[in-house]
Amino acid sequence: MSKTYVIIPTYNEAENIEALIKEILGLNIFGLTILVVDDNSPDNTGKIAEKIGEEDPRVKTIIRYKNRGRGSAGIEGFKFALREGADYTIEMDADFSHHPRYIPDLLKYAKDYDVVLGSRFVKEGKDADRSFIRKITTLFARTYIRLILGIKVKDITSGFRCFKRRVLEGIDLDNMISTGPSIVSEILYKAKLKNFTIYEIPIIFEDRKKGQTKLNLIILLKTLYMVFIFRMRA
Ligand SMILES: Nc1nc2c(ncn2[C@@H]2O[C@H](COP(=O)(O)OP(=O)(O)OP(=O)(O)O)[C@@H](O)[C@H]2O)c(=O)[nH]1
Ligand SMILES: [Mg+2]
Repeated sequence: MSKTYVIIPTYNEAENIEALIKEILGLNIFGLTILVVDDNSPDNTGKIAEKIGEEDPRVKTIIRYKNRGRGSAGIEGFKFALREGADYTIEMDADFSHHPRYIPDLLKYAKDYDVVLGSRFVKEGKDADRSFIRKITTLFARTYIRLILGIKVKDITSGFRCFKRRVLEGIDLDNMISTGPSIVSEILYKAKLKNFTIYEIPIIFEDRKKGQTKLNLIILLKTLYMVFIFRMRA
């Protein structure tokens, strides 16, 4: 039986986390564990996940008290999954922009490819109901990142991915430069340098319905800067 870990980094997702966990468990995927990595959210997201885990051993939670960040939270989750023997590790956002209905497809293609990502920009994928300004930001960020890194992946900033174990073992998780959202592109870049195969499956990305975004102009600019830095250091 293969083991699958679904890593969900969270910060203030109390309005989403329970419904999301239920939906993922409802897929009834054999050997699946959910790991919530929460940065001690003031709205008690971590506590909610812990409580669900008390009733259901398929749900695990790490609450981190220092070093807040989307990037480092994901890395901590990956390392946990590797220690627990995960064959496949999926990472996704908590706000339903990455809908659980795509998880079976990610796993299906992960048999043939090392990295499979949920993509808005392949045929039948879509960036649905997002504001014009948000779409322009994504277009700019994605063009810039693809240019700097020289990678042809269409949805280079997608945080909805499935990794084969050997990818996470092969990209030196202890030496990531990004602590924030640029981690998504840094991991992909490292995977590409190691010649791991990457495949994009279409997803319809819907804007978050509940909770607040953590993205702001400063985080965005820092993300673009970090991409430049890790490209230079590679
Ligand atoms: N552990 C942890 N998770 C975070 C942190 N910042 C964001 N996240 C989580 O990372 C995921 C993506 O964050 P979002 O705020 O949705 O960012 P986004 O998808 O770029 O922006 P919107 O969807 O427009 O809100 C969500 O599950 C967040 O809860 C953080 O500092 N620590
Ligand atoms: Mg989001």
